[in-house]
Amino acid sequence: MFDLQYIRSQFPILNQQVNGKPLVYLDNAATSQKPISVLDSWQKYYTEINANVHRGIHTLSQLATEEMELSRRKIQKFINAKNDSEVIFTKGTTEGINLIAYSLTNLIKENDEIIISYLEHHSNIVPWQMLCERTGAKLKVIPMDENGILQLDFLDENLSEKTKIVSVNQVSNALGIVNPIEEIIAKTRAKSDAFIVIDGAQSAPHFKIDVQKMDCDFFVFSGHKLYAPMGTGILYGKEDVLNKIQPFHGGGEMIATCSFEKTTYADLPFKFEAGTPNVGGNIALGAAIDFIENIGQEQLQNHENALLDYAQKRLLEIEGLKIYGEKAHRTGVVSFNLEGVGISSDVGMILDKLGIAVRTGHHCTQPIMNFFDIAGTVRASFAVYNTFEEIDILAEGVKKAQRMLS
Ligand code: C6P
Repeated sequence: MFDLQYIRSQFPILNQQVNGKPLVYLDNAATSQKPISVLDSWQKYYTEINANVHRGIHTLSQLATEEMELSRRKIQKFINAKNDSEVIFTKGTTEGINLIAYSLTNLIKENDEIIISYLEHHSNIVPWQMLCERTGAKLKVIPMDENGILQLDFLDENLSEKTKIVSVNQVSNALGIVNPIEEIIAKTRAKSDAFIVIDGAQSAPHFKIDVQKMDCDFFVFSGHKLYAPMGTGILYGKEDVLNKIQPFHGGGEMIATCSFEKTTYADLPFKFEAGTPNVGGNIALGAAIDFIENIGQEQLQNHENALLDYAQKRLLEIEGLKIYGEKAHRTGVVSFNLEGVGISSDVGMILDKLGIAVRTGHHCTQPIMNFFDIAGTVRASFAVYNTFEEIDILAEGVKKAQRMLS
């Protein structure tokens, strides 16, 4: 049974007043709060087994290694990777995409093409621009319409043997739009040998991921948006692809042999994990996966979808409120502006006074804001612990902001 009160009781941070009002935390796309089980797991590591991994013969080092490798296997299962060696710990989505872009450098040459979409976060734009600068490759962008729906005809016209990378997000952080990645992947596979990269920062926290079924080459996400500590993240890569590409960072742990003349690299996944990892965080990421699986992904998704539907209904009752991407298939996010209120942060500041945490501004997606000719939006984003009452409080808060600002 889905027990929302019990779930909320697992998040002590929610039980507080902000500016004299009960906290209504609706900034989950930026980062989610952490349940007691995750906090306990992190604390247990530092109070009982803190040691460096894969290095020591001593007991604590072995325990720390076992716990971190157990977490890797949980993540393997969570995303249905074929092997745990395909699961690489990173510090987040940004690092994951930069790792891929750097590691692919010597497979890309002048006039090759890299395709991304209009709906990308800066993290899935800038690393590819940098790769283009290094290699002379060209960046192409799948356009979108005024509902935020990607225009896939573009792929029919632009995919070719020149296309070397296609990198898109599964869910847009700015608008919550769920992109048709199955169709994008099928079209790409039919017309090119491009590497397919999926930015799962906003999808992994909300629905079941199956990287084998998806048939992507890479899938990246951040732990901190998925109830785990900051500074954690995952890069999944197909084994044969990971074996083909260069490591991003050089250093300890990633070598098989090292001499001044020549270094050979360790096997997967360690080839991509130079230096001391965030052991406590990586172990706690495993606890976050347990937390999600104990609730059940279907229950979690049903609740979040119901919240989104209710939020859309309540907000659209407000005259002069526009939701971006309203007509698209969305999850977890509602992004809006009030007519006559040019600065989204003014709304955000009033909501904050009412204890309501939302994000305002461009959400690290300036091209989307430019498309709509706006400086930013107010974005409310949901997690499994949010309630319908919180959405009522949001709607009343937005009405108050409208009265004050117009
Ligand atoms: N979006 C948001 O408020 P990092 O910062 O590395 O954990 O994730 C980057 C990133 C990449 N792709 C998408 C789709 C994202 O949403 C994010 C992070 C946050 O929307 C912080 S800007």
